[in-house]
This record gives sequence, structure tokens and C-alpha cells, in this order.
Amino acid sequence: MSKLFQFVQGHVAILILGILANGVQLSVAATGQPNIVLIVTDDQGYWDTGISGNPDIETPNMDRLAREGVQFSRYYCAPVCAPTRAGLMTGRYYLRTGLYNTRFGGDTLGKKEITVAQLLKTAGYRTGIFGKWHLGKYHGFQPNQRGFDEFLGHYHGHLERYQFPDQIYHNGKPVEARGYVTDLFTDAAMDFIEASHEKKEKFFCYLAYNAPHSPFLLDTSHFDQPEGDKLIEKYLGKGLELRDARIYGLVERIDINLGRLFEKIDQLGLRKDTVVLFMSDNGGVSRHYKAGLKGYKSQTYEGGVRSPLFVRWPGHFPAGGMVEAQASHVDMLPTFCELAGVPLPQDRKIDGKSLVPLLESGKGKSHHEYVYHTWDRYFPNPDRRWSVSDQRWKLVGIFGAKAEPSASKWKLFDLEKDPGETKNLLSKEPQQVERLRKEFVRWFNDVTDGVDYHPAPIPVGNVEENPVEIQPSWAKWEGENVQYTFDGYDWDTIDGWKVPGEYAEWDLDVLKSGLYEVTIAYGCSPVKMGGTLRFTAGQSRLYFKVVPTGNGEVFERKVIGTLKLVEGNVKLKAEVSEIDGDELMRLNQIWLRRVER
Ligand SMILES: [Ca+2]
Repeated sequence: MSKLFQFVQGHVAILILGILANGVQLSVAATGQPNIVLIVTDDQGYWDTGISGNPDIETPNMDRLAREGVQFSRYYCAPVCAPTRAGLMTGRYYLRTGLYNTRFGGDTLGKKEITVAQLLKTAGYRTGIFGKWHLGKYHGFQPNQRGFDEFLGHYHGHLERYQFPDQIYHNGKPVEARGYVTDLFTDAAMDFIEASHEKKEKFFCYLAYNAPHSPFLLDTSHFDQPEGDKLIEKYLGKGLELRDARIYGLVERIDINLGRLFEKIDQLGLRKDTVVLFMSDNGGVSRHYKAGLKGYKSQTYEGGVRSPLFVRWPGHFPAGGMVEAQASHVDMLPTFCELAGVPLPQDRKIDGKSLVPLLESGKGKSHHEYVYHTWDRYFPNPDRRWSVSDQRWKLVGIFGAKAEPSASKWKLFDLEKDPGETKNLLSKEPQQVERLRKEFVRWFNDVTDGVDYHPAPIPVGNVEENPVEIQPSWAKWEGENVQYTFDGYDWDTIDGWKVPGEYAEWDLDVLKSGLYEVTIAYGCSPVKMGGTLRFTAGQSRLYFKVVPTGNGEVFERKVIGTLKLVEGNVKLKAEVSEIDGDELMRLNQIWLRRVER
């Protein structure tokens, strides 16, 4: 079949050149395209809802949605955040998309990927995302270039402040946001839905809460906002430890907001025209109640990858339905495409399968022959943390950083008889082990075939993002002492520089040749630090004699000069030229601004 889609670089336009995929049944589309509201929470466990059997958490609105729609007992996400979001947006397992990490620029969705938002736009949908994107920070990778008309949220894996939240952007521009973050994203989603309704447009609303992810912050009485304190006190009163009391409070705070959202949908008369889906993005982190599941977020046991999934569409999907078939986050794109009557891209492998038949019948024990999981922070690895399951059997390998992976330490479970993964049948069922490992390796080789895994070069010189912020976390660094220190993105530093020649380096994608003004934010103690920093980019050099900032922890911004950058891939190197003190400085941020000439 000829290429169905041709992706036009730098634009969201998709030219439909072909026809429907073979065998795609558009039964639902014939009844009219529904609105789609996808609610994704962050690090909420399968067990962090009342309907999971949890006796202490209070989630009446999540539970009501579950009862009014179809629940899935075995719905799987990736073990961590960004990989799941890549799968949600593309219908493909994350390793196919070039994304391989949750930080360091490895949390960037490859430019050639087509998102579900782009596809829904071709069917006339208005598209909005509210909350955590986590698929790329820079222009070209941001939601507004990946198919979303409206974006209010953040690019990274988490925020440092939930009250008056930091690092919030609206359609690419940094904004100051008041209030509590969960309320804020809900309000924006409700406004988007109402505005779309007034324009008489179908909508896709992706509400991607950053809660209950760490740092587990509720609004507290410190800001004269006692709602959070009340929730924490309630769960402490039920005997929970403080960490879990906070997580439960964060989840309940989402639930309260979902009550407002569902009421808005009803008030606008959109209940019957709207598919509402609720899920988390990976396994849980709370410990108080686990619904009998093993493991946590980042592991490939059930507790690390199983998520709630509740789907409501009155009159189409039967209330009280329960699907037992194993389903996956990569199924969302094909599901939404079927609902909207949009053909799937034919020029690439889509791993997901539409859930619509299961949703319409409200039951089913067969969907994917196999579901696969793998996670290793720094580079794809088929041995470190992985699993593969069919409807009954599951083979797992989990090895910590210091452990040597070994086939004798794999684990085989019979999920039908032992959903809690308590009895290792590895030695009793060698044929199952061999079959499942072979299938996992086949899959791993397939999804990594021909894909390069490295931080995307940072685009520099785009008029839409000028200056561009060069983040410490995207650096590669070299030297015995120099290091990257994570401190919540805004306070990250490259520090410890002690010897001339030690450096940090960034890959840039210079979009236009010319002069670029260099601004840095840095800290320098007047007694312990000092020296000269040298920037190099191609043939261009710039020296900066470091001036004390009052204290090494106090960061000042300074324009330090210009570099001449040539279009194309350029390495920007920040290097110790001379040392005058124990160490050079703490380098916090760099901005490159294209200037005239
Ligand atoms: Ca997460």
C-alpha cells in the first residue's frame, strides 16, 4: 500500500494521500463522532481507588465513572511516565519512538512520530492538553507542534511547586499561574470543553494531572489554603503513614476535581456525546494498600505496570462492564481513531489495537496475544527490567543496578491462579519460559531496530523561542570533578569544575547562522570559587572571567558576550579555562538569543 501519510516537517499538517486501512471496521463512527476526554493521573496505583477494594481511600467520582462504564482488570502502562505518554500519543511502544528516558533529553518524542492529536485534527477535532506533557521541552517538540491547539501545562516529569506552580507554559510561553495545580488544570480543561461546545466543535481533551507524583504536595494552611491539610489529617486519622496520607490526599483532591469536571460535562448536555476515559500512567508508589499486587512504579511486576482503566460512553458501552483481556496504553490511539473515523497511518507499525469491540460488548478475555514491558533509565536493555505476558503466563526479569542479570533468576508466574506473583514456576515450566523469553527478545529487537537513542539536538534560533534555554540536564560532561546536579530543573547545575579542560557539552540544531548573545545564570562564592569559563561553538569562542555572586547558592544572570553559530549541528562546549579558587562556579542555565546581523 502506498504511503498514507506524509509528514510535513515543522507543521502539523498531515496530507491524507490514501484510503482506509484494510479490515478497519468503523462501526462506531457511523453513529457519530464522540468527544473524547482522556484523564491520566501520574503514579496513581491500580490500588489507589475505592473501587479496587481499597478500604481507606475516598474516590467517589472515579468509582462512579467505573460503575457507569466499562472497567479493565488488566490494563497496562509502561513502568514509568514518559514511555507511557509516548505510547498513548503514538499507539507505538516507546522504544520505537526514539524516547528512552524520563530525563536528560531522552524524554523527547521523535520528530517523525504522528500523534493521536494530529490524527484527530484531520477529523475536525479541537485538541487540548492540560497538565504534564513530558515528551519534549523545546519548540518543535512541544504540544502545539504535535497536534494540540491548546496547551496549559509543563514539559518535564514533575513540578517542584504545586501551589502557585512553577514551570507552567501556555501555548509555548512561560506564564505565572495562581492557585493549586490540580484545580488549575481542571479549570483549564473545563473552559476548553465549554469553549469547544460553544464553537460547536468536537473535542479531544487530554487532562494529564501531574498528581499524585512526588514531591507529594498538597496546598496547605501556609498559603491560607487548608484543603490539603484537612485531607492529610483525615488519612493520618485512618492510620496511614505521612507519605501515604499525602498521596491519598493528592488522589482525593483529583477526585474532587473530577466531580466538577463530570458536572460540567452534564451541565453542557454532553454526557451522551462524550467518551470519558480514566487511567494512570504507570504503577503506584503508595504502600498502605496494594490490592494483592506485587511491586511498584518502575518495576515490571503487576504493581509497576497495571493501571486502572474506566471508560464511559452512555448508550454505547454497557455500564458495569468488566474486560479481563490484557489491554495496553498503546491501544488508545487506535481506539480514538476508530471512534473518530480516522484511518490509521499505514507507513509505520502501530502496536495498539482498538478497544472498541471490547468496550461495546463490555467483556472479553482475549485481545493482545502478548504484552511487553521494559525499562532501563540510560539505554534500552533487554536484560535489566523486563516482562512479557500472555493472558495466563508471565515471565519477568528484574535486576538492580549492581546485580548481574541471570536466566536462573527470572520468574515465571501463572497470572490466572496467582495474580499476586507469589509462586515462581520457573523450574516447573521450562517450555513456557523458553517460549516467552524468545517472544520478548523478538519484540525487543523489533522495537529497537534502526532507532538511535540520544538526546535530541536543542533547536536554536527559532523566532518562536528566542532566547532558547540550554538546560544542564541535557549536557554531556567530561572530567574527573565536573558533574551534573539535579535540583528540580530550575535549580539544576553543572558544578564541581576544578581542572582546566573539564567541560560540559550540548548538541545544538542551529536553525539559522548568525550572532547569538550568550546569557548565563550562575553562582560563585567570593572566597571559594573563581576563574575563567570558555565557551566554544565551532570556530567561535567566548571567555568569561567569573564575578562573585555573593554566594555559590545565589544565582545571577549575566550577558557575557556573543558566539557566531553556523547553521546545522553544532556542539556548544562550556569549559574551564583557568581556575582561581577551589572550583570555578555553579553553572545554572544558559540562554542563546539570536541577534540581528
Ligand atoms: Ca508517572
